Amino acid sequence: MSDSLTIAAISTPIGPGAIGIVRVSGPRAKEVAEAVFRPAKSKFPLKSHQLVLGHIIDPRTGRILDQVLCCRMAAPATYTREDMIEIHAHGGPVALRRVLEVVLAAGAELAAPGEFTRRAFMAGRIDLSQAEAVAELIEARSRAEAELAAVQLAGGLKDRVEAMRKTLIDILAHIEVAIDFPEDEAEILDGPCFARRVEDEVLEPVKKLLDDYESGRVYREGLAVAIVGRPNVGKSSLLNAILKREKAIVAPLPGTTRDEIEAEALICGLNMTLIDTAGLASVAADVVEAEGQRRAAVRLESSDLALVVMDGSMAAADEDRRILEAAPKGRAVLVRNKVDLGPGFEIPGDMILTAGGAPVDVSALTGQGLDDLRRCIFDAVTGGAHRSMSAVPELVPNVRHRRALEAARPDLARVVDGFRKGLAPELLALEIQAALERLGTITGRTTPEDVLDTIFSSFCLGK
Ligand SMILES: Nc1nc2c(ncn2[C@@H]2O[C@H](COP(=O)(O)OP(=O)(O)O)[C@@H](O)[C@H]2O)c(=O)[nH]1
Ligand SMILES: [Mg+2]
Repeated sequence: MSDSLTIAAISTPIGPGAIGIVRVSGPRAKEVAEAVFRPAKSKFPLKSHQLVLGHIIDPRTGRILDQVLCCRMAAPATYTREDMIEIHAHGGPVALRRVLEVVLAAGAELAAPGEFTRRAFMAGRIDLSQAEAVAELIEARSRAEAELAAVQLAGGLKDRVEAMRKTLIDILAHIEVAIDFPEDEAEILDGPCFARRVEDEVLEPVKKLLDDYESGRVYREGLAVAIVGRPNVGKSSLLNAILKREKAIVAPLPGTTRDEIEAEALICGLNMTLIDTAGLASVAADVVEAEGQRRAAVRLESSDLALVVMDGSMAAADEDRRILEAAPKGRAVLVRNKVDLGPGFEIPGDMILTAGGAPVDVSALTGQGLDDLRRCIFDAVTGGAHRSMSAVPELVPNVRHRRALEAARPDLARVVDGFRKGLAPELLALEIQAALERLGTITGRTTPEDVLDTIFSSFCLGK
């Protein structure tokens, strides 16, 4: 990527909308604006950071393409720290594309996905964790995800990681002095004191972030909830009832659901993927049903939570018990469906024990008990830890950050240990440098180019 190129893209979603924005960034931004924009009253050069009314024209024909508001933003007070232009046009997809075309003809190049944000990162305006937060905020499916992304965008994670790095760099400086003045080493390097500093200021915050990852993971990653059970117990009906729409086909015949059916749902503010599966039975009618059952069994094991559905109008069968036992330990909720048909059969005590709790009584038909079920799902995936969304950790690292934190942890433990045991300063320095390197991948200081490519290429165009 050459920074001397001026890039342009449509930065709003493609589709009819009141407003659509074409964004331009780079050294030729001003020139591009002067080529395609005709202000109604103002004169060039346009004042920085002000919206100006006018028309976009095709300079080759003089034809008017749209009436727009144009904003010139002079470097460095911009997103990318380069000169930028925003053209606020009408949001029709064809109209916007025509605006983009004349902008490109005037000397801009089409931006790659995420290129504006990548330039903001390269210019040091945001760090890598903030760049990731831009994508996460845009793609947030729940309020919790949006909140976490907003904190990260504001520099929450960056500040913590930078504070850790600062401590390590400071200690490294002391070590270097000790290496230069070996006769004063004992005085410069107070081992126990530095060990405590690394523990309190780096290792503890790393552990805290890893804990928050574990407990907060459910708020940022979609969880897979499998709906399993014997044929005809009402799994598909339950999926539809939770979604409040007819997603899966429901029929009185067993073996109706053969393929897995997935749907996204917000349950108590958490984003989840519900997976309706083929009924599990000891015999399958044909090869398709058999394959459906094989997949259901795999799902049962790999899901974050299994809703084991039983038909409350019948006594529990051995098959119900086998399905429950196949569910991951501590990650199953027993659901007794069809309670509208009567008080329901008792669930045997050993099954309640296996499930780790009493069944939730519901009726997919009438909607009875569904709120209890939602609450139960929420409690099960959060381990009952967060009674309310206000208890969500303020900051939750993503998988990439977690990997870096995990990797830094043994280095840091060795530094602490080394200070206590009076390890040679040269060796301590090596360990600290390794930890700095790993922590630096979170903020992007030491992130390899190919990882950066992967992160930014997952952005949408115009971001
Ligand atoms: N009375 C009653 N019938 C239900 C309930 N849930 C499902 N059914 C019926 O049970 C049959 C099987 O339902 P379905 O959702 O296809 O079961 P699946 O095979 O487990 O997916 C259908 O005839 C549904 O109408 C319920 O809560 N109450
Ligand atoms: Mg079904």
